[in-house]
Formats: sequence, structure tokens, C-alpha cells
Amino acid sequence: MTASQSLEFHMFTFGSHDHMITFGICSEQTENQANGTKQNQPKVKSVAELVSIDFEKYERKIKNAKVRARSELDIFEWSKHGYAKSNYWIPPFADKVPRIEESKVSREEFIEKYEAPGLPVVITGCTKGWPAEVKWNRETLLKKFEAYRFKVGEDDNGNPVRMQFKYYLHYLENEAIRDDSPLYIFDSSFGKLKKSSQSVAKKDEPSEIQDKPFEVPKKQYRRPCLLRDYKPPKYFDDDLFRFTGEKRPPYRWFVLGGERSGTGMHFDPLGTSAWNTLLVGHKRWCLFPPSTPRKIIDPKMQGLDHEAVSWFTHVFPILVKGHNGQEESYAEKFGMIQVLQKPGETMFVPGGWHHVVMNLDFTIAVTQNFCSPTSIEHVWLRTRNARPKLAQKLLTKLTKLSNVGGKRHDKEFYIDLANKIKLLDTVPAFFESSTSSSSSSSSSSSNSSFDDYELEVSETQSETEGSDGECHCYNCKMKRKRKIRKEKPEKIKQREEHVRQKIEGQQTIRIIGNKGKRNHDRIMNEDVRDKKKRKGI
Ligand SMILES: O=C(O)CCC(=O)C(=O)O
Ligand SMILES: [Fe+2]
Repeated sequence: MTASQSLEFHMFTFGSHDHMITFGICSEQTENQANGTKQNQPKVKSVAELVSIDFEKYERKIKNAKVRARSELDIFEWSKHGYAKSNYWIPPFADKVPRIEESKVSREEFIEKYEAPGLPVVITGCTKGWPAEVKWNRETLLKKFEAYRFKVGEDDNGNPVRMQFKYYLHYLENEAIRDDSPLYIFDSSFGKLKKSSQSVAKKDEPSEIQDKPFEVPKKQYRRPCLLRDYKPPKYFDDDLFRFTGEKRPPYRWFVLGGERSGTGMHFDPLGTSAWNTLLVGHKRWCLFPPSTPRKIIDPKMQGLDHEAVSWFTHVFPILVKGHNGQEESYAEKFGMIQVLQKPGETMFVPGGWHHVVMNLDFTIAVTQNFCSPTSIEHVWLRTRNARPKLAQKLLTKLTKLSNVGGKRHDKEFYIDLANKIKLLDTVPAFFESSTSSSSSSSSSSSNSSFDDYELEVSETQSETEGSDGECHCYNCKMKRKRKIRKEKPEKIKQREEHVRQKIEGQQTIRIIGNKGKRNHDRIMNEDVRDKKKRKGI
């Protein structure tokens, strides 16, 4: 910190409205600000002041996106819990995870101290020199991407729900401030973003750009491209999945969201590890070691959906409280780790660690999953089970490289890796328990040795279905989605027609007013029941 900066002690409240506990949190502040010139700072312009917004179209688009992304929620239920009234900040002392500086810690030391033993750590200084440091802010992104469509969710058929960037940002500064768990941009196709159909399409960027972050010359393409704005921190740039070619599962995401948006409890797919670099804002993380029983950290409770904010509101308080008259809480027993991630910090999440993440304010981040030489055995075993063709492709490539060597490593390195994998042939296939997996994910597993544990919950929270007879926990929702995906095309068409009708129905509400809304609610509930009957749920 420079001499012109001072520390300001902000007071934050923490916990529900009924039980507010006050903590302090420190943040850096310039002397100017400390001297009371805050009011002279220029007012932040609203999205509508910066670009043109067609408000009717916006209303339509946002409703459409909400109905499709969370069909289990009626449009009026997005703020029903009132989570917006709570404060989810944590005090700095709750975060005990070490910080290391990328320029000061060698790859070898990182592997020895953190990656090989599988310990989370926060890395600082990775964003130095990234164009994203300058370009990834609300105004610059809005200028460049206003008409580009980002993924803000997935519908019941597994199709992406997309929205123009300007509408999403307008949503964030208006409706989203009340929503319990606002829509969240989580886009893996950010190397090849498309404009809305009304905007003039520009020439596609060449596909090779997508795999050369940072070094792509500007002249090669005409579309703006986020991939050039960052590069993986040095510890994570040896991703062996690059050898599996174009068919590799999605592995990198541009992530942007507002307060209370986030990612529910999960662990990342195929045993991969992840890094997550935050450019703007603050994220709150809770992480649990791979051996933690899922029933404890991801319980099924009445009315509990799988949103991060619901977890922090209802599950976290139970986990940090002593249980069975004992002093020790589940959080202590299982080794829960909390992180308050700040701008410029990179979170390293080792493979298998359960985690839940919530944005505390407006955030912009980039995250990638990877398979490093250190974690190859862990990832291989899971990939062999879930994606056998992908696993075979990787082995074939590594075997080839062990004859000729590669750009990065010599023959011996690849011989060693291929041998490690071949030795795993003797390990029998294990069955993946169907579990919460990343928004990014396709599969995940649990190897818990504590499966007898059960989270103590109050009567009203005991495991059960939602009020409409359908369990809304993430696992059940995903099970339903998988079932739907197997349905015949006619059925899918029927479903799409149904969603379309639902959206249209909700659009009439503005015109028919409150009485209409109540009728409409009733019709909607009947619709939902019919839908379930058809699905046989
Ligand atoms: O930034 C977030 O919301 C967390 C992302 C995450 O955990 C994931 O992509 O697996
Ligand atoms: Fe994750």
C-alpha cells in the first residue's frame, strides 16, 4: 500500500435480519476519499444512459430468460425469499487461506506445497499485464459487447438461454437488485460470441484464435474477443486435456454477475482442478475437502433450491453451529475453508473439493478447469468412467508423444505419464454417485467415507418435496433434465410449445393487472401439475 492510501474500516453486518452480528472489514481507500471528497466522484452512468434500451423488448427478453432458466419458479417468485435484505459479507479474519504471489513462488514449489497435497490457495499478481485488467469493466465491456448474446442459464432441455449484454446489465442495475438469486452470465463460448440476429453479423473469427489466448493479433478478426485479454497463470498452463482436441468438454468460462448470484454446492467435473481469477468485485467461497459427506454439505431440505444464496442462508449457519451438544461444528470437523476473494486474486480449487460460491457485489471473472501432469491419475480414473472415448484419445496422444517428445516436454516426461495411466488399468471402475456438479460439468463423484452422517435440520427443513410436489434440489432438477434430454423430438417440441405458452401467458399479465395475475397464477400451477403428469413425475 502506498503512502497516499489509508485503510478504511467499513462496518458490515452479517447474518439474517433477525440476528445481525456486526463485523468490520478493511478495504483500501485513497487519501482523497479519506479526506471526504467522495461526493465529488463522478456519478456512475446507468446502462440506459450509455446505450439505447428498448424497454418493451427488455421486459420480454428478461421474462423469457427467467421462465426458461428456472421453469420451476413463477416469474413473481424470483424475490419471494427476500434475500436481498440480508448481508452476506464475511469479516476478513474468517478467510485463513494463504496468499502466494505468482512471481515469487516457482512452479515446483506450488506443486509441492499446494497441488500435490490438494490444498486450496489464493494466488496474487496473475492479472499483471492482462489486457483484462484495463478492459474488463462495466463500461468498456458494454461499449464492445452491447449487442452480443451471453449465456445466462440453461432451459429444461439443456439448451443455453442467452441474452444481449446490454439487457443483462440493465437487468442487473434494476430488477436483479431484488431477485433472490439473479441470473448469472456463465459463458463457455466466449471465444465465439454471436450478436443478436437483428445486428449486422460480422465476419467470424478464425477458430484457431480460440486456442491462443493473449497472443492473437488484432487484425486477424473483426469480432471483439475476450480470449486475448487473459492467459492462464503459470501454474496452470500445462493442461493435458489440450491433447484431446476440439471434442474436449467446455473448460473455460467468462463469468459476470451481480450481488447474490453464484454457483451452488458442487465439485468440478472429471476430477479436474480449477483456477478462478477475479477482475472486479468480491466473491465469497466455502470449500470442503473431497472426503466430506455430501449429505452434510448439500442436504435436501424443504423448499431449498440449489442456489448459492440459499446455501449461505440456510445450510451455512447449521454447519458452523455445534451439533449434538458438542462444541465442534461440522464446519470444523470436516475442515471447511472460507475465502473472501478480492479483485486481482486467483482461487485455486484442487480436484474433488466441494465448493459453493456467491458474488457479494458486481463481479467479473474468468475460470478454467484443467488436467495437469500432477493430477493426471485422479482425472484419468474419472474420465475413463464418464467419458471413455475422451480418456482413450488422451492416452493415444500421450503414447505418441512418448515416442517423439513434445514442444513443452521431452519423451521421458510423456513416457512417465503414459506409464502412470497404464498402471491404472488394474484399478477397477468405480461407480460415480450422481451428485451436484459444476455448472460447467458433466459428471462428478463422491468418495466419502462418512456417508452415515446426516445434517440435523429442524422439522420444517426435513428432506421433502417442494410445494408443487416436485423436489427442487439441484440433483433432482438435473435428473429431470437428463430424462427430458432422452425424450423424443416430438415431446421436446411439445415442451417448447408449453414454455412458449407460459411466457406468453406471463406477458399478458402487465395488461390484465393483479386480478388477472392471481388467475394466471392458478392457471400456471395447473399447468405445472399437468406438465408433471405428462412427464410421469
Ligand atoms: O465463480 C463462480 O461462480 C464459481 C465457478 C465454479 O465453481 C465453477 O465454474 O465450477
Ligand atoms: Fe466449481
